[in-house]
Amino acid sequence: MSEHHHDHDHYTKGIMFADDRSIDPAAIEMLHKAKADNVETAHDRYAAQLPQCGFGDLGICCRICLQGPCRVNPFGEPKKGVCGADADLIVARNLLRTIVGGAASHADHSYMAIHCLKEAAEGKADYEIKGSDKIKTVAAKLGIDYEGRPDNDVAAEIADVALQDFGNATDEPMRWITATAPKERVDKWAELGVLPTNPDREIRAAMHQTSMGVDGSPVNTLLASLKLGIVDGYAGLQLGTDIQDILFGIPQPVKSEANLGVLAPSKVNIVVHGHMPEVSEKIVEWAHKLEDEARAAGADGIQLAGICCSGNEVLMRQGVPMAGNYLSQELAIITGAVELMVVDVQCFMPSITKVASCYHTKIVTTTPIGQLPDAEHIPFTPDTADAKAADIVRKAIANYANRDPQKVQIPTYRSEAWGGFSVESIVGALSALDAEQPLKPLVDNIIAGNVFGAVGVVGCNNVKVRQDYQTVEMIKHLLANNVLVVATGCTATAVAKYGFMTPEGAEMYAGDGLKAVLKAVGEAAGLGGPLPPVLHMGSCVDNSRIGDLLGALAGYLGVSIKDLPVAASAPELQHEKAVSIGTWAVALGVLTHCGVVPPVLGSPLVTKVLTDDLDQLVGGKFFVELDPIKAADTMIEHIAAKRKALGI
Ligand code: NFS
Ligand code: SF4
Repeated sequence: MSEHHHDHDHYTKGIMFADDRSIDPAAIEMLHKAKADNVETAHDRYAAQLPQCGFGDLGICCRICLQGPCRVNPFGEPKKGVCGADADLIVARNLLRTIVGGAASHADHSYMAIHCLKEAAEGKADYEIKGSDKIKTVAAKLGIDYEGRPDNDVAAEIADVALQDFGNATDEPMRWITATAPKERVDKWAELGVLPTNPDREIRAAMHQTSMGVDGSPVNTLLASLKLGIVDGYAGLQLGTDIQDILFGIPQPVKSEANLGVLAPSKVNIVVHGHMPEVSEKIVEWAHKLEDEARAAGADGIQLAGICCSGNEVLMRQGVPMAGNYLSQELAIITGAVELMVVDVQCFMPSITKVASCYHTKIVTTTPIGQLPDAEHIPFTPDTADAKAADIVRKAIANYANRDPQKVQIPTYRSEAWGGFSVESIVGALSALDAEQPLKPLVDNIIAGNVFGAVGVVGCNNVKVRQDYQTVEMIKHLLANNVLVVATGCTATAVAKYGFMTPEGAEMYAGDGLKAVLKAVGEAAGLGGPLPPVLHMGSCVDNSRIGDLLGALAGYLGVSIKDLPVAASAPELQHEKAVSIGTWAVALGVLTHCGVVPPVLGSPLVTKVLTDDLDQLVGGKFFVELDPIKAADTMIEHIAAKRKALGI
């Protein structure tokens, strides 16, 4: 890890110190530059929000109807809103609406990908279908005949099945769920009455259920939360990943880099930010095609870099380096070296145009629902993607001349980082050890205790906690205890910045048992060194890859996912999506850690259901722990208990 700065500059309003906001030296350097350049960041705006509202923090304010806002006093009166809703109901309704927000974001993301696939399959889009292998596996799981048929025909039929899920007017469950989830889980969800039918209908019903004067039962509302978490898992994550792999190919191990130092001093820097590979893949393609134009404009070429999940998508498939995670989005612009940042949907702060106005950076928005008042809007459609992407890249090139060298300061920090660990590529690496039963070497090592267990660490940065700190400390402790870690989203970028995603990371961080396994697999698979101790499995929709891996392991062992020696964690969660993904993980039967307290503590009932009762229902539950070492220890104890129950 690179060393930190030690000049504790007074930062904002006497309470914020730049050095306390992040453990990332590049971020700290840019927070100091922000101050010098008089640029406001999320950290300043957070300081201006303090103290944040205690009612909101506990989840006990309601403004669902116009008789409100109502709030419940945890220490006295009133105990009910105007309509009679108490803290339990208010908290449960707010939680369900949060999860609906997450599920809707992911389902809409998938829906856009399905449309793109459909048009591509019909030859009406600027995309050629690259994931021939994935077409076969997805067709097989959906029961679609693919032998001897052209890829495009099968892909069109897959897109139709996906669209039928969104148009399902029957009470039959979503086909994508029954085709993907282990039967034991599907049966369990059916028994609990939480098996989703049509994602759009479930989202509508949940909004209805939480409106004024409908569901007065907090427990029933919580069950709907579980259902909407499952909607996210399959209509969002699984569908999104399956379709994106068909369109853009299944990721394979690839070497890349992470942190702001990937920005190039004398190239045209283009940052892709948001979530949709339909946009970022096209920008990458056209950046390669237009390199000569960048040289003609006096630059040494074009440097691409990613922020958030758009970045993760093109890192996984194209090896494009990451500039940073969520809290580094403003900081990338503050380098003064970004010609253009292109965004699509989700996780881009409305502030980026304001930050950009202090430099020469151009911000481009690309979707009808994701616009910014001072950005240039260049709407992407599947049939105009080439023209739009070329236009955007040319705008970046033209903007290179406007860069003010006086304002440029690119931190030098960057780390090598390997990505591309799809389930297919992990199984591929393992089959170098056992071609017949690729999961056998992994399972044998779990049984032998060399790999004690596995934890999926996922999710965001959150301005309430020091950037990357909880994530890195927790993961270090897990690895030292021989727990294999897989990561996605902004967590993946967090650890990528500190060398956890390199072969050397195995030497540095893994316990002896884990290290030996990583070496054996890495060498057998011809990676020229150990597997990284933290496997980058992709963007947040790629959390479905973790679900697939858990399903495969459970299937191999003949047990339920809830019996596996595994856990999940979102140490720095921020977005509604993180809450809905976590709920899906719990529905799968996984113990799930939150490193930031969700707004539920105002209801003892809701808190108890989430952190206790759910375990009896589905075999998974949430726990909240702000101390990274204690969080890791809780997961290690949980893994030990699961091992014991399995008799290993
Ligand atoms: Ni996930 Fe990706 Fe990052 Fe959080 Fe936002 S980018 S979908 S929500 S902040 S991990
Ligand atoms: Fe108040 Fe009930 Fe209306 Fe909520 S739904 S704002 S608690 S009256």
